[in-house]
Amino acid sequence: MLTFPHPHHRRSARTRRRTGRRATAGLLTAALLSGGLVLAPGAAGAQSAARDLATAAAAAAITPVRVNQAGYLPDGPKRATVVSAATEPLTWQLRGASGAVAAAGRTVVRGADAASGEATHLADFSAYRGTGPGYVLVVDGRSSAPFDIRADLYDGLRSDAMAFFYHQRSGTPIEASLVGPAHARPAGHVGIAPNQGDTNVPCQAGVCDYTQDVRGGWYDAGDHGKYVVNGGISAWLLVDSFARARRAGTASALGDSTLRIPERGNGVPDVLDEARWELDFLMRMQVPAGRPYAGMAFHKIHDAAWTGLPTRPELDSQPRELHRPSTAATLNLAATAAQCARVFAPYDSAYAKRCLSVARTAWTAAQANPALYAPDSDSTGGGAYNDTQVTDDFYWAASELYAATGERAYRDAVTSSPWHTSSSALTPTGFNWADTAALGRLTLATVPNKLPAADIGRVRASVTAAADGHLATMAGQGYAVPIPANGYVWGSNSQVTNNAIVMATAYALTGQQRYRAGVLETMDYLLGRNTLDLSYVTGYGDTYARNQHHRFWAHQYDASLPNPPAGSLAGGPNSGLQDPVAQERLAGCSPAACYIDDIGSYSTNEVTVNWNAPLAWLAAFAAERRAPKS
Ligand code: 9MR
Ligand code: 9MR
Repeated sequence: MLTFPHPHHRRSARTRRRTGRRATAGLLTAALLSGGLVLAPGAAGAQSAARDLATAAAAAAITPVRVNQAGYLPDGPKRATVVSAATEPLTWQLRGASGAVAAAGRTVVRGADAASGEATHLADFSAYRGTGPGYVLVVDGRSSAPFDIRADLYDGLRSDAMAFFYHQRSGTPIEASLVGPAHARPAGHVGIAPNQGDTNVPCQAGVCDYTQDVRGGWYDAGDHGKYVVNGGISAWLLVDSFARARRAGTASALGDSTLRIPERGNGVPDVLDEARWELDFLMRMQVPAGRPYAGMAFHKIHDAAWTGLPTRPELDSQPRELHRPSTAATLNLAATAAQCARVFAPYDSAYAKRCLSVARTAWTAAQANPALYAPDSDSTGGGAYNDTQVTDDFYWAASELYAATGERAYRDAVTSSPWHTSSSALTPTGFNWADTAALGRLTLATVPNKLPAADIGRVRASVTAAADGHLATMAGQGYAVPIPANGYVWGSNSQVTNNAIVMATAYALTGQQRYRAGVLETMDYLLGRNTLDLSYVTGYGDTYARNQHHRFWAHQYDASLPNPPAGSLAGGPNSGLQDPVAQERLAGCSPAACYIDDIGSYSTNEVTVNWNAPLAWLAAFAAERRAPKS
């Protein structure tokens, strides 16, 4: 029986009401002063002067005691970062909901932190084993945001982060019975006016002379584009999340009727149902037999011109166009379709066979056209997703085809690829939609295959070595973030989460607790233990991102529209300041502070499928109960 709203949504509403700690203005402006920056008056008019006052008020209210505002697991690490210039340790106190001191200790002076520009101390209360709501950490007379300590901490996020994908579905109504009235909407892009797609979509001029049915899939992000290279890594991560859990014996938590999606109750694990919605779309993007470039995948389909915010999907009146095929998109299709063949086989063998056939065709087509690159200039009406380095995508696709078939030709493509041994496959800054060699490595490290034992050992060692590198990066920072200070790029939160996936995979390979601790401390960063004292996940934590760049969840621009649903991850700090709002409001920011919860800041505050996918992966991992350490 399905009831709405589920407990988590009630909880976040309550959390919001309780938040008297700081005005919501802090969400918009926390970034500015937390690094000690002073606003230059510049072109400030009355409006921006008022904003500066709000900024000052908000910044004054930010606590220097930064915690995971959602909370901590009883058996996990429990660490906080304290901003202080004191050169001697400070006393910390953990206080329960009643105000009584539950534990106390001394901080460790950590000093200057490059990413935040702050001087920090570390408070470690991991030894505390009590549970309950409403804890605060008090240091030097300042209290942290309130937080819980409980074993079921990540259960809500496991389903909410996964539900993001249903919300983003194109080509189907988003049902109020599943998401509640505020987030429900009619189907977008099913060939009903004013939509001009996606059932019968022509190519851009000169690319093809026919139309293709490319309905379905997920909208990429705050825009309504559908991009094969980004859909590929996202679908892969969802399927991998399920495959990982199955290997760990914990897949029932991702099984049938665990998500609020239309397919619940069909006998197939819901996470696979969700991934299939995208896989079906990706396969529709394949150029049909008998056409030029048959077997390749069109790079993307999106609006001919950028629409404004807000624009509801079903009201988008722009012409939709297919953009020319690319090698990268074709290899994304090959990789994800091969993974589909492997993982869906026990649930739907006919579908698995179809996936494999698509994957083989795509692989062959990519081999015949190994250097067809999507141009970086193609960013009118949609993102470019350009990528001229595709040998990593060849490696990823070969690894998946080998894992699915065991065939010699694919094995040879794996072992002859420079990415099979290159240390660049797993880097300190992390993999992403453009750099996919790591995905091949992760598959070869975890999925039984017939590579020589020594080779598999080497592949696995490369994963644990990368994970140890991430742990070292974290240990060297004030906030235990698994990316270096120069790694705060567009979508930095996905670099962070992807590195945590490498650590979680190392945990699966070795059972070493330090890797799980690294994953959980990464969650701490995302959920409030950061220089902005802000959770990047909507609905989680005392103060959280809620104005992400989105054409439907555009409440900031139109009060009749909703905020993002709980479980939506903001892109995160981007020191490149690549949008006008970030440029105006964040100039001079320290890398980890280059973020603003404003709907206009698409380069720091958008949502996308490739950022929520690793969050969902990690939430499922973190939600699993572990036997207590002996
Ligand atoms: O809304 C678009 C967002 O999804 C993209 O990430 C971003 C960069 O490609 O572009 C956004 O669209 C803006 C466009 O680039 C410039 N005109 C204003 C658009 C909406 O803010
Ligand atoms: O995630 C993409 C990031 O790596 C690029 O630097 C950026 C600019 O090209 O584009 C990002 O992707 C956006 C895409 O182009 C359009 N949809 C929204 C994506 C996230 O902002």
